[in-house]
Amino acid sequence: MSYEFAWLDYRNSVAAGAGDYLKKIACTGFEIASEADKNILFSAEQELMRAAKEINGQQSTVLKDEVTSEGISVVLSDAPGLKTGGFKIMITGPKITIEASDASGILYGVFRAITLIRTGKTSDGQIAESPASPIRMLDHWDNPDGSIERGYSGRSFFFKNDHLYVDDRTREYARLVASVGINAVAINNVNVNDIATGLVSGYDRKELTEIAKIFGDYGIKLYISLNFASPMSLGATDTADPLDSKVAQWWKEAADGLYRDIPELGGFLVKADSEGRPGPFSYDRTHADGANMLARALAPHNGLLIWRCFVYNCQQDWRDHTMDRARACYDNFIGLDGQFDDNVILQIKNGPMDFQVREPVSPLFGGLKKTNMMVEFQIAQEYTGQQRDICYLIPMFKQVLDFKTYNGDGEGVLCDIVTGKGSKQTCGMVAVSNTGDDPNWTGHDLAGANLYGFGRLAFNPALTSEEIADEWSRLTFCNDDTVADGVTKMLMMSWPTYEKYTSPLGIGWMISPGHHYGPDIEGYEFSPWGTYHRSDRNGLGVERGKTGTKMIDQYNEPVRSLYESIETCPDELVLFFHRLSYDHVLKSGKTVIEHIYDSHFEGVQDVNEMIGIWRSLADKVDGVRFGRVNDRLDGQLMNAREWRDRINTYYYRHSGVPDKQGRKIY
Ligand code: GCV
Repeated sequence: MSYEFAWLDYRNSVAAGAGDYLKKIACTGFEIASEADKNILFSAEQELMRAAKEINGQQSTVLKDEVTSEGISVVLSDAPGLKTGGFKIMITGPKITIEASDASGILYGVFRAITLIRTGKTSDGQIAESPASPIRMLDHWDNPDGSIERGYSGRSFFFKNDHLYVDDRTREYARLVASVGINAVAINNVNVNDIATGLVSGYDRKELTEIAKIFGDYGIKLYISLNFASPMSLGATDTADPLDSKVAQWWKEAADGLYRDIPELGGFLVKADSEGRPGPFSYDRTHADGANMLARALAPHNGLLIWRCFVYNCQQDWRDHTMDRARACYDNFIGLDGQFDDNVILQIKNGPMDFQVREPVSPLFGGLKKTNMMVEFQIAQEYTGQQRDICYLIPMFKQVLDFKTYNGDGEGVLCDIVTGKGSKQTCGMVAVSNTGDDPNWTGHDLAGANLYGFGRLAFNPALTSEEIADEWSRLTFCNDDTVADGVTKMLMMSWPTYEKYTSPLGIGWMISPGHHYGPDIEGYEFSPWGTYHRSDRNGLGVERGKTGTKMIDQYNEPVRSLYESIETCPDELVLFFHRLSYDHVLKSGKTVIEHIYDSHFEGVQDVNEMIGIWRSLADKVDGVRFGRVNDRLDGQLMNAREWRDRINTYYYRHSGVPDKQGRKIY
């Protein structure tokens, strides 16, 4: 399928006079680089040439080791004070100098400089930036048959017909995500099927090597998701017990073989003992036993083993009120703190449940003290509108990063843990990717802001959500204030809007089983998945405080007390932590039932407001993209109405409380 260039379409957005900078391009110091780095430097040069050609309509040549008084000068040298990937940009009149001490810093500096030029931010001055998160990763849940688990933008561009697939789009993808600083990508689903299991032992090795090479040209390390039981599934052993020497030896040989062909491989990503996947529990071993065995196979090659903490019992009995899925991640891992090897990183979902529109932060971040950690976000909008409804997730991610863990390490916010400001430097941020082979990469055009924003945020968490939205809009649509303001307004209201018309006050779920789009209030209520709201005529919610499952005790003080008391627990999370009656008065002054009615009516109004904003931009956005977004907004309005009417009716029927304002409830 054909593809567009998203925010890298240099023909779209060009500030007045931008092309002048690109008339002269000079590169200095590139010859000292290693072979691998030379490829990254080459990508940086190519990018400048491409910008020059698309913006000026004519080719530029790259001058080597020349000092120029105007244009762009790229210098690879020992720039002090920059971390790996860091860069400095100095702008003086007609000259822009980009300086870095490593190849990826040059590449990121070049992309940044092109953005500044395109958005007209070229007044004299200096910027110095180094990436905050050492690992800035995208996880693709792509399957060998080309389907994508929780994919909402077409099919995989990594796999087709049970094989890896490499074409121009592979390079365009690498370019796109490298432009926002992504430096690690896992290409296959964490639910690894039989075919993908073979990737570790030679299946499609040629294509795998090619993908790694293309990624390498853009400073990206390739990761493979693996099946914990691979040696068994491939018929080499009769066990996958991590303490069995035959198993460990099999993994060592598999890793040696992979690194022989792909020396730049990043490592492995593993989902074990989760939702039916095999894992160490089958052998009475711990997750540290499982992770360390694999990590030791990778260690001689400096590979990393990324181990997911999404481990819970999905065969729960809904009748049993003592079990609480929200406890599981912490309970399964807290006892293992300090037992993981140095090249193991635990990948922890941002919340204790599963990427809901509103969840508290996972208490595991505040619990672990001696373990490497990454935070896992999901920009594939599984529970947040599936790229049919707009939901700009960057404000949510920022709230998570700003959460005070009180774990006694670093300055205390979650962001410190994942940016190496605490005692552990092997860390990072990862997002489940929202891409597919749709021409615009993300299905909904505005979902591109989440892909762009995640990368920008992982590189520089100090950016505001508005800054990211404004920049993305200018690069993607056009460098126009009215469009940027309108799109930013829509994006900024989209998460609160989605929250208003879906499940209330942090309780989550209520989605259609299986595909997870649209409302089904009791869809998971009597299922084994552990996601209950227990609504009845008296109220709703799962009590997770001292009189309930005690999940709140997993937080450090003072967060624990804050959540334990209904008086201090923030309204937006109060039904996550507590069971309340419909007439309970929230801090907002409204009762629970009034909040449910009001927020659902408001949610639909907000969608209408977004539609109005978008339609006001009709003559400023190109017709194709205008029409695509317009169609999706019509669908979003229908979805919002459906949620509003089902939720309001359900709670009216349960509570018997009429709406004070007499609005239509069915
Ligand atoms: C890849 C949720 C999703 C699953 C996903 C899982 C995970 O349960 O619905 O599709 O599986 O999370 O994160 O492993």
